[in-house]
Amino acid sequence: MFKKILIANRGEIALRVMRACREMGIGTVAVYSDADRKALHVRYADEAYHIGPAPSTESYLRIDRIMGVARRSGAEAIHPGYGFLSENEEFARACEAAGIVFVGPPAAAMKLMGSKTASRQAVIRAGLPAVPGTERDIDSLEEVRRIASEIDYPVMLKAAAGGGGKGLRLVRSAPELESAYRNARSEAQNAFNDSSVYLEKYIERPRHVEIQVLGDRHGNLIHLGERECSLQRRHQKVMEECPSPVVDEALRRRMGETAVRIAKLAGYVNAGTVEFLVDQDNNFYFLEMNTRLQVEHPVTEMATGVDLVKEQLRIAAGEPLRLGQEDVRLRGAALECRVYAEDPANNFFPSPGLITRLRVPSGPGVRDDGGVYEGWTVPLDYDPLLSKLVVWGSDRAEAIARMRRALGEYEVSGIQTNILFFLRLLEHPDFVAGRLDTGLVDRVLAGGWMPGAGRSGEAELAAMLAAALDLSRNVQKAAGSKRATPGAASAWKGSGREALLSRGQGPGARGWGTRDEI
Ligand code: MV4
Repeated sequence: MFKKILIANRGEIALRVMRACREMGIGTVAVYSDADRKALHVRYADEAYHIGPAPSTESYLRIDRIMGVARRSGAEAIHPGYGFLSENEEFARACEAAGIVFVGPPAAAMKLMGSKTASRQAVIRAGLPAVPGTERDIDSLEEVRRIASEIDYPVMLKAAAGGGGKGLRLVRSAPELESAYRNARSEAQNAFNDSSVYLEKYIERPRHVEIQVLGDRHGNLIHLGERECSLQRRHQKVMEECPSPVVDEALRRRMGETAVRIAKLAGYVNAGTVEFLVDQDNNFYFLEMNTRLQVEHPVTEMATGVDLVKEQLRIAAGEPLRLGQEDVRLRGAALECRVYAEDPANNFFPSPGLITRLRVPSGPGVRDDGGVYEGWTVPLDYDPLLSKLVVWGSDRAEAIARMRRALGEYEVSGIQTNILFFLRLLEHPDFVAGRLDTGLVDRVLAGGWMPGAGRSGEAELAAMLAAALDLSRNVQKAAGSKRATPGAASAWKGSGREALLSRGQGPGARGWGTRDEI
């Protein structure tokens, strides 16, 4: 096993990898930009090296600077985390050339899966289910007209070099096609410096379900079940869960086997994720493969008991997988909320600034993968993720109740967060019933979820926590459990109450009722 690893990332994922290293007795090397001089991952690492100014292009994306630190520090391997250089083929090759182990797949697998058309082509030719559509990009308007009429509307135009929803155009009828085609191409050119677009049949109200795979360097490749990722806002996942309420054991086995065959096609090694769309008839279609550890990996860890980062490190060190497919089973239910420094009342714009008070949730079945601390100033230079709040319950109802309870304990002052939004989502009847699809978040947002006019955010929060509490009771009853839902709407009655009272707002203004009355 390695003696020292460089973590080429920042924030919560850098800390997550460092925690696995520390448990394995592996030394950790952090890199940081000007903006991260006092960041938590720098404070946690055994060694830390400055790599440049705040802009990522001058620091976390600078392959030369990261390789320079790897050389200077004597790191034997580099873990890229997610984002930044984690799916950058040039970076993987630079590690190879420098004799440093890249904790991830071979560059060739990264290259194949980095092209949406090449990966689709490989999957289609292997006779595996991909969304009906073209295998390669479309060069002319005539061609796109012809193919669109063949696969029939609605269709979706997509950037071949794309990802994250850029260059997507839903086309419901022929008259819209020309402008959609031109716009998709120009958006793809601007976003990816590659105007290639391809065409797919549009899957109505799809669910977004992904399969975690793990492959070693000895040909062993297994899957670790699915993650439900349909709750997205502007193509950003907001809340994920494992298992998916829409997947039964038979579908799980079929999707898992398909994902393993796709990974084998790519000669995949290490942790990867195969994304599928699932239609209303539970048919599933390959969408794309992510050749990195995902943000939402903790829900798989909580439901399987597998530490995916440790498995990544063991695979990178050449060890054979200790787990066989028969050893993998999902137990209970896990939920993750991505807690962001953003202001839902201001269109979820980032809300950077000094965190004047921070108290994160804990207690039974709660894990907070955080990258910030009280006194830290959230910079504007990077994704403003504060932490991933993850819970595990014996079943989905308990996981929902536990997430509500944990969110009620989460206290952040000095910046805005999206915590209120999660509380609303967790009480939506479609969510509670597991009636999920990629449009649900937009429906919740359109449904005027924000604090009502004339009531302060705190009052709304207290009212919502109370409502959530009531719903928890109902959910518990529905689940047949005799347990009364413990706790009160505001978990930190002391500080919560003082805070509310001091501002003369919220229920506190009229005096807090007893637990039952809130
Ligand atoms: C689709 C789709 C329906 N039909 N493709 C592509 C990028 C990824 N983030 C989501 N993508 C989708 N591809 C076909 N053929 C639905 C999605 C999709 C989605 C599309 C538009 C708006 C929000 C969405 C959320 C999840 C999935």
